[in-house]
Amino acid sequence: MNNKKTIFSGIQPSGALTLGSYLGAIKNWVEMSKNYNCYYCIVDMHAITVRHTPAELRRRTLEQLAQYIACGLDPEKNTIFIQSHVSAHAELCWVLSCYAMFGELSRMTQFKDKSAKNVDNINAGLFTYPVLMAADILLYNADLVPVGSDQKQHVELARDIANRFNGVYGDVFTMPEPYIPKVGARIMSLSNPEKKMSKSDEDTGGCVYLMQSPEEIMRNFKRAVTDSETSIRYDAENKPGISNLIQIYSAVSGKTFKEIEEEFAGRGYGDFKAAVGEAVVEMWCPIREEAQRIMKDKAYLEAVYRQGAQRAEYVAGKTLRKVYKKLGFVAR
Ligand code: AQP
Repeated sequence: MNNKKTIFSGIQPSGALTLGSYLGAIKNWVEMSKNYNCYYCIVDMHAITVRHTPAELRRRTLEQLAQYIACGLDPEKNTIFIQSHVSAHAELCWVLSCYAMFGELSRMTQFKDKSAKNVDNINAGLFTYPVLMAADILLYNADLVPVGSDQKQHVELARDIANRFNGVYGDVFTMPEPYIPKVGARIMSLSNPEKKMSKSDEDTGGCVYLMQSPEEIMRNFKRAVTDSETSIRYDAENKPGISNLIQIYSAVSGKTFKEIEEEFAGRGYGDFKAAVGEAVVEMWCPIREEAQRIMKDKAYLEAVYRQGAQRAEYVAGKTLRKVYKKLGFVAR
């Protein structure tokens, strides 16, 4: 074992990966994989809290795996796996649900948002989603959890649950910290910059997807909602559309907001939208081609997820056995 700190993070295959998934999560995962022990998961069990099509879930799970690898996550150096392949996630989730409070789960913003969107299917899984996420994180003794700002509340809840459990049984769980990128933590929809860019959004014009063609990406950027002014400056409150584009351009190019404002001083919104679109296309072109190539190699993908599950299971199993022992369950 090395002295590196551990990271856990996951994305649910509830839709095609977007610029939000990439800038809020995957781009940082790639950076962090150089210095940490990383567990990167495809959290398929989280994806069934809303009604889904089984064949699509299966296809998306494998596509997401290919995309993780194409984005630069090396399956030899990182543990990349599918959540439902490691049964400890569901088992620890049950234990932790006995240490999670109804009141705190009711306060989760994502639960409120998702139940408002799915009024005819407010199931218990939607409510206990953050408990499963706590199990995901705590099974691997993660020190850091790289997430977009929308998931910060869930990581904080995982800490509260871990703290409560440790308070009764001693130091069982490592206390995880959220790691939120400075730029790209909350990418907004291009068609409604008041709303987060989400892969399950029905308004696909507001999203930019990793696997879209350059033409489609450019079209969505060109249609991005802005404002009636003409100046390109960052002001999230009064100019959410332009500020979102500045944030995207900054995350992609590494330039500061000030540098971007200077670069585009006196130029029109049309020019700026095209420049942001081109930067995204350029960043993603090689990734898209590589993902398409990997997707065709089913045997390779199978070998990757099998190896990932085996490695993950080893660590998760150890944590689960410790938890069961502390709880007083008779060992098998
Ligand atoms: N728009 C975003 N900006 C920044 N980060 C984002 N993330 C998602 N959208 C944005 C980050 O990506 C990771 C994976 O998220 P997830 O798929 O597990 O859940 P989510 O946050 O619910 O993502 P979506 O796209 O909104 O999915 P649906 O539509 O299914 O609910 C997380 O780290 C998240 O912060």
